[in-house]
Amino acid sequence: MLRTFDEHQVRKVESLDGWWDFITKPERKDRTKLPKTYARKVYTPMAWETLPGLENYRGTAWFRKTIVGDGGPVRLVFGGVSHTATVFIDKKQVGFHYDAFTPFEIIIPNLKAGEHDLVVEVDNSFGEHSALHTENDYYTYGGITRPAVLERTDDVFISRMGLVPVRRGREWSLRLDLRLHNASSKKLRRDLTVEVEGMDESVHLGTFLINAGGEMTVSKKIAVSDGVKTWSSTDPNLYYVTARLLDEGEVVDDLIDRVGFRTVEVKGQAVMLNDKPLRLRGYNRHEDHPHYGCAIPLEAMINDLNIMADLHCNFVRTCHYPNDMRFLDLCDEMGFYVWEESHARAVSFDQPKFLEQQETSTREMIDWHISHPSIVIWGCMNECESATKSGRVVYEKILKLIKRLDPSRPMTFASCRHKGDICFDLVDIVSVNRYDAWYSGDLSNLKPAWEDFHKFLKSPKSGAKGKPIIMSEFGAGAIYGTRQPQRAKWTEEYQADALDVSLEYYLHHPDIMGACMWQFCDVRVTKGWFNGRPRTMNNKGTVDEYRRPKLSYPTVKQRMLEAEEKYGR
Ligand code: ADA
Repeated sequence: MLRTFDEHQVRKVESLDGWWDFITKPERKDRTKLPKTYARKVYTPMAWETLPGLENYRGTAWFRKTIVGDGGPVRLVFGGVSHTATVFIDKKQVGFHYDAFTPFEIIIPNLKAGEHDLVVEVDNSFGEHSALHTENDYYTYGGITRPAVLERTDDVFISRMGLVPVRRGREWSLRLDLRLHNASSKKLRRDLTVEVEGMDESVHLGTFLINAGGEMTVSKKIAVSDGVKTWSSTDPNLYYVTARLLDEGEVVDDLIDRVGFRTVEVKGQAVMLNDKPLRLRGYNRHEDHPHYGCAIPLEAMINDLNIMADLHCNFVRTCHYPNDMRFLDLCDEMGFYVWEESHARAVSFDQPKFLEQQETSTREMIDWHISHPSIVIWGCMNECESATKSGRVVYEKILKLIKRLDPSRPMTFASCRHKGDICFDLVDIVSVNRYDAWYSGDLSNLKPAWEDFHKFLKSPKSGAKGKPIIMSEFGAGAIYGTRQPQRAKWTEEYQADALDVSLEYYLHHPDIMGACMWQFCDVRVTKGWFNGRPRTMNNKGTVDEYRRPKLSYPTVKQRMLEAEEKYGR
């Protein structure tokens, strides 16, 4: 399912995960728009690169399965299709979505009774059509890579519910933004109620008349009873919130989500969670695994977070794209702070589709993920063009969009432009990627290089003066199993030394409130990237792609434990 909990008690939901007919373009013998025959069956969620013989396939493939209509409305929700999905029912196109990393929904107002052909055409090719998925230092897989569901809804249903906790003094309230969709051809009236777990009985939000085929957003703020338990990494208290639609007193639709009562604010150089300064420490984590590609199952996500917990992390950055909703649910449940960012890694602003695709990724990220208490920072456009006036125009546009869609969280982007960056004044938190112990110099270089750059950040002209600072990336490569007494670069010894020096410095620097290592595990990159990375992998993980710990693991654990003992989790 799409989440780690049931989103509905009334609305009927069927999983679309499981066996689908599958065929790639080279395997097809027909010339019709959609395949007449298929080559095999595959089990979704899946990345086709995990199929023997398709490890390097980049192109188009088709997934097909039979669905059953009952004459009423049907809503399909895909958690993620990598990277472009064109969806057909009985050969008629009913949906399209670009970008592997955000969910999308398709509403069929009336799916006739009987069997229907559901076909998803998936494309993971690169080119003019794709500004965000490009040759890059991570791999763009192909497939229906996250869970999908088919819902049988009432004529009117709740398609989204945004939950934002609000605090005034010791008083908590809850802001709700509910989107109601009328799939029928007539104007319909519904009552809307909301119930917060453990609070007083459900609250009647009003009676609403929704136009035929239309949508309406209901925004309300409700008080919640005293004694609410707040959410934090040490006490990740969550409350279920159930919204219901009633027709003449009968519950005809519902939507369940969860809220964690916490506020996140920037105060001077601190980021405050419920009035306590945060010190973030953890990893950049790509959704990547040799057995699953980016279609990582829940158990493997839990395993990754258990490893991070063992390393005394309290923070994870979803480099460089929105993550699977189940991963965010786990962070809510296990108490990890999350920096989630819209999809972009050092891509060109001049690409014709860039702005449209970046705005969509940003909108969808916030639209689908706003309720997760674990997300404490919104990010965007990692290492893009923040050193030119034209680039600044784009940063201004996207950062303003983030602030407008959700003013309740601080925002940032990870810069690699160093003293050339002219966008630090646009963000709430200044985040910098530095590899002073890897790409430029050696271990002795790290501290002087930072002190020199820090002097610039403290100058008024930088736009960064007086703001919180996150060291959003730092680290060193190590090929798993490569060990040498001389501790040269690429050995596990060198990586352990580099992370030791970096963590000892960044975790305790008075002006750095976040230290985010690059990166959690080794990940696949596109062929030829960076003049051909060893093994066509980015090898800076503390664990390798199979999550086998490298020599740096105990070093990281010790340094992170020291920080946890000093600053708390
Ligand atoms: C950059 C980039 C990361 C990764 C890293 C590296 O900072 O943001 O995605 O490519 O460099 O390993 O070089």
